[in-house]
Amino acid sequence: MSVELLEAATVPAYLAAHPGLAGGVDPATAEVREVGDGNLNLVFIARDAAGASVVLKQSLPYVRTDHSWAVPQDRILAEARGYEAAARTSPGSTPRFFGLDAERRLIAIEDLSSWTVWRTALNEGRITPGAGADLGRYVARLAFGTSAFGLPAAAVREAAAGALNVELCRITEDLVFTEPFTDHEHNGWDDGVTPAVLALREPAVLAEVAELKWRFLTAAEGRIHGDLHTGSVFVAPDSPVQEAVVAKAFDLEFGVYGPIAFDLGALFGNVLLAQARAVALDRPAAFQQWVGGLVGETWGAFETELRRLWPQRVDPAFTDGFLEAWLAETWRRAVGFGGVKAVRRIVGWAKVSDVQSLDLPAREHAAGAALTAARAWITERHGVADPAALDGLTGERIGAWR
Ligand code: SR1
Ligand code: MG
Repeated sequence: MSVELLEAATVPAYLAAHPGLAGGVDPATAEVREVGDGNLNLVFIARDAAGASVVLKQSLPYVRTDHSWAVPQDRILAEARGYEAAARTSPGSTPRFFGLDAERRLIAIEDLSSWTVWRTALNEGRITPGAGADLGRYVARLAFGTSAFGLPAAAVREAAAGALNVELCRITEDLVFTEPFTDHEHNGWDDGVTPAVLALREPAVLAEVAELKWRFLTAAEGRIHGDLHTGSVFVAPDSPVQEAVVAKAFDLEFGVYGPIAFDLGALFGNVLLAQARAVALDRPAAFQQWVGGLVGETWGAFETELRRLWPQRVDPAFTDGFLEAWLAETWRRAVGFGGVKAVRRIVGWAKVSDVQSLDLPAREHAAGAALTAARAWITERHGVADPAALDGLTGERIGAWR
């Protein structure tokens, strides 16, 4: 059953009736805009005469562009749990969470509209120093603090059971791991990249994609963001005052207990898209070099933070030797997840502006280069020891696309 949806005109009255969700905004003078541009939600920004503002995000019962595609509104509960977990484990890594209205399927969060969605900044060729490192630390802290590294096993099992997000996971299972690798009506691409798309349907690729899907379905290691692409990240405005945190994750509705490598892979795969765009547009060398280093920056911060937290683990059964093996396996899985995440954004439903906003022939160049590199990430990841090796492989495959 769907719930009553807000409209810009009804938000002030809603805030007046729910002062705990108003984030300090005076409803009497609030002006409201609906700014949702994603696939699944209404997003309102309410700003009062004194300049205080708040974001209300309400789940739609359907996909914004296809009302026949129903999506349960209770995903907002997963998002609320995600914000609570982030606030506990990695304060400052997400917008502040003011609260949940479970009945109306909405949350109230800090307004970061003075920040920029990272995908937009990347598309514009803007360097945002430290963004990858902030996100690597966020993933590490969330992973440690919600898994059996940081919590007793019973608490982990209870949290995992309470974090089921079946329908949103189904979207990921279909749109990320299945549809782009087969014939499906959701798919589409420019003619020139057909060879690269068909190369993704070879048995060696499908076997690796199956292994990655199996991990997504079965590895409930810790709470994950679940959709940590560059469109789910805000970066701080350029300013002389250095922000303590320059990148914050939002849009946590795909949150679930899953493989920790999945969030890293989402970042890696979307960095690959930004890199392919930068190459196709022949962006300045400094930008290309910085984007090319983002996987290493993200992984490096993740690994360093996890090692920093390791002495605080609650169960001594997890030895130092186990940590080394787990990190190595997590790296290889993240590379594989990165490959499938890049592929889905080019071949499948929910394409992204990194590639789509380009005109031909640059669009084919970026798509073909990214797909070729993504295929290598998926099939060759077991032999890719570290970010430097991945960077070499990526450069080689991107350069090979003509
Ligand atoms: C039907 S939802 C499509 C996509 O939008 C979100 O950003 C997720 O990535 C999802 O796969
Ligand atoms: Mg989203």
